[in-house]
Amino acid sequence: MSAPATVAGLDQAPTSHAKLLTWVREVAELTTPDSVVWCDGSSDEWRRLTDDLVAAGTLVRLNEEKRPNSFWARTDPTDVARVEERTFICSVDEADAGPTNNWLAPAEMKRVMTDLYRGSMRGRTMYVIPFCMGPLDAPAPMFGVEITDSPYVVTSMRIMTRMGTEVLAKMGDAAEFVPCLHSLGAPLEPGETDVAWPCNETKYISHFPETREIWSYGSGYGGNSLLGKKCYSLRIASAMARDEGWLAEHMLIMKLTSPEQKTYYVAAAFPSACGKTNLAMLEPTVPGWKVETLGDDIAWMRFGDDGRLYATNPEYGLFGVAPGTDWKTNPNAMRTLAKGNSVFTNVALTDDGDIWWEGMGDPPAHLTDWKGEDWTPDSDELSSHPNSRFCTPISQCPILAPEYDDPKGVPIDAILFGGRRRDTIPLVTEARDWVHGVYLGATLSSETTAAAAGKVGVVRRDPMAMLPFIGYNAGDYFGHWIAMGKGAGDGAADKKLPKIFYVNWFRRGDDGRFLWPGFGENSRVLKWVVQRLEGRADAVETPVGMVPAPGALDVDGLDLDPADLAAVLNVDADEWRAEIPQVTEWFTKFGDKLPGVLWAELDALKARLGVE
Ligand code: GTP
Ligand code: SPV
Ligand code: MN
Repeated sequence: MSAPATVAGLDQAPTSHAKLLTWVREVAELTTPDSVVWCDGSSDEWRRLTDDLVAAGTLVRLNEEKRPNSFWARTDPTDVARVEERTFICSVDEADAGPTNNWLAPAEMKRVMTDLYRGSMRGRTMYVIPFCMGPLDAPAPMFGVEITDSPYVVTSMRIMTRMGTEVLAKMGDAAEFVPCLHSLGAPLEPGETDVAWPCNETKYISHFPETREIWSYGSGYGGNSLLGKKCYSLRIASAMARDEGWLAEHMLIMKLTSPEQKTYYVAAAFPSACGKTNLAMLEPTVPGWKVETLGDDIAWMRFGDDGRLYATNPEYGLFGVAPGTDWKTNPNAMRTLAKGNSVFTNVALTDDGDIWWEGMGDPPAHLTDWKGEDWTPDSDELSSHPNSRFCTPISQCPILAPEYDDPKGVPIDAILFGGRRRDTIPLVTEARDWVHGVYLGATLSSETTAAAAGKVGVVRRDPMAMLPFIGYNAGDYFGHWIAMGKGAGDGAADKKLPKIFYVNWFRRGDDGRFLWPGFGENSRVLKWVVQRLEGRADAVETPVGMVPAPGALDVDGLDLDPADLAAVLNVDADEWRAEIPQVTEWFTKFGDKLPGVLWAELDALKARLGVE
C-alpha cells in the first residue's frame, strides 16, 4: 500500500534511517493526517507552534514582562492526570506483567488500538519528534521517536527532552530507538472547527516491553502523552534495566555539600505529588549546607567500575505540581519559572496576564480559573486543579549542579524512600542494611494524590514509589533490587552500596495539622542522614529500623513543640502491628516471585513487635 499523495511532508524526511522511515510511513497511512512535520527543535519551530496554539485557543500568551515566552493552557476537565486504570503492560506472558499492572496480550491490544488509530489524525498535522533521554554524548544514547498529532505535546517535549535535528543526526541511519505513538483520538471532519483541548473519552496507555514500544491514545496531558517520561524512562526502561542489570527509578537526584565542603549525592523516591521536586530544589535552613539539583523525577542508575552506584537524570525539564509552590516553600522553583520559557497547565490566570495557584501567597481579587470561569477568593472551588503543573527547562534552575549533564552520572551515597502517611511512619528511619532497605521500599505505603485519576487520600502500597511505573512483574522487580545489592564487601572492586533511609514529611497530629514543617526544614533530616554516613550522628534501634537518638536531629532555631518532635519521631508498636496483616496480604500477591529474604524480613519484624 502506498501513502495517499495528499499527506504533505511525508517524503521530505530529513533522515535516511530506514526503520524510522518505514514506521513513520505506516503510521501516516493508518492515521491519515493532512501533513507530516519532522520536528527540528528550533526556536523558530517553537515560535510557530506556540503562535498556532494561541490562535487555536489551546494556549494563552502570558504577560511578556512577568513571564517571558510563557503560556497558560487549560485541558478538557476530563483530561487532567495519569489514567492508571487505562495503563497496560502488554507482555507476551500475562505473568510478566504481574499482579500490579493491567494486562492485555500484545496482539489483542494492537488489534484494538489499530482500529482506534485508523483515521485518528484526520484533519490534523502529524509531528515526528526525535528525542534522547539523557545526554546525547552518552556512550549509548537512549533514543526515542514520538509521533503525535498534538502540537501541545511537541512544545512540552521540547522542554522535557533533548529533541530535534541534533538527535536525528546522531541517530544516523540505524540507531535503535523506542517508537512512541501518540494520538489524541480526535479526528476533524472537513470544515469542522477544533476545540481548544481535543482528546477522547476512550483512553489507552499501552506498553510492549518485549518489543520496547509505546502506544498511547485519547489523552493529551502529562505522563499520558509526553511519552519520554513515565512510559519510556520508567515502564520501558525498567524492563531494559532488569535485562541489563541497572535500575530505572522514580527518584530525584540531589547534591549536598556539608559545612566541611564534603559532597554527597542523594536519590529519593516518593510517590507522585509527595515531595520530590520540592526536596530536589530545597533551600536548606541549616546554616552552612548547600543543595544543588540534578533531577526531580527520574533516575537511571548503574554500578560503575569502582563499585559505586551512578545516577543520571534522563530528563531535560521539570513537570512540577503547581499548587503549594511558593517563595516560602520552593523559592528555587519560583526563580526557575521567573526566567520564562514555560507552559502552565490548569492553573489560574490573573487579570494582568500572570499565573496564580493555591498556596502562592494571598489570592488576587479576581482570576480566571482552570475551567475558564471567573474566580474570586469567595469561590467555593479551587482556582487551579490539584494536579496543575508547570513545565519548565531544568537549565533555568539557579541551583542546577554542573554534573547534571555528565553522561557518567553521580555516585549515590544514600537512597531515601518516602510516602505520604498521616500516622505510623516516623520522620526518618535508617535501614539496617540493603535487604532491609529493599524491604522498606517494597512495603512503602502512601495516600493517593491528584497526580492520578481516582480517589485521593487512600493508603495503598506503592513499592519504591513505582507502583504505576514498574514495566514488569513487581515480584521480579523486588528480586532485581535484591540482586543489585549482591557483591558488596567481597574484594577490592566490590560494590559500595548506598545506605537506605525511609522518610515521611506528612505525619499529622490528632488535630490534623502536619507535625513537621517540611520543605527547607527537611535539610535537618538530610544533615542527620549525612552524619549517619559519616558515622557522626547517634541513632536508636527500634523494631522498624534506626531513628535519630534524642538530640541527634538538629532542631536548632526551629520553633517546634518538643511534644510534636517526639510525636513525629515516634515508633508506635500498635500502629506497626496494624500494618502487619496489610504487608502479609501485599506480599502474598506475588506468590513464588517474592524473594524469600523479604518474607524473612517480615518475620524478623513480627518477632521484634511480638506478633505471632
Ligand atoms: P510528581 O511530580 O507528581 O512526581 O510529584 P513530586 O513528588 O515531585 O511532589 P512535589 O514536590 O511536587 O510536591 C507535591 C505536593 O506536596 C506539593 O503541593 C508540595 O507543596 C507538597 N510538599 C512537598 N514537600 C512537602 C513537605 O516537606 N511538607 C509538606 N507538608 N508538603 C510538602
Ligand atoms: C507523576 O505523576 O509522578 C508525574 C506527573 O511526575 S506525570 O508526568 O503526569 O506522570
Ligand atoms: Mn513523578
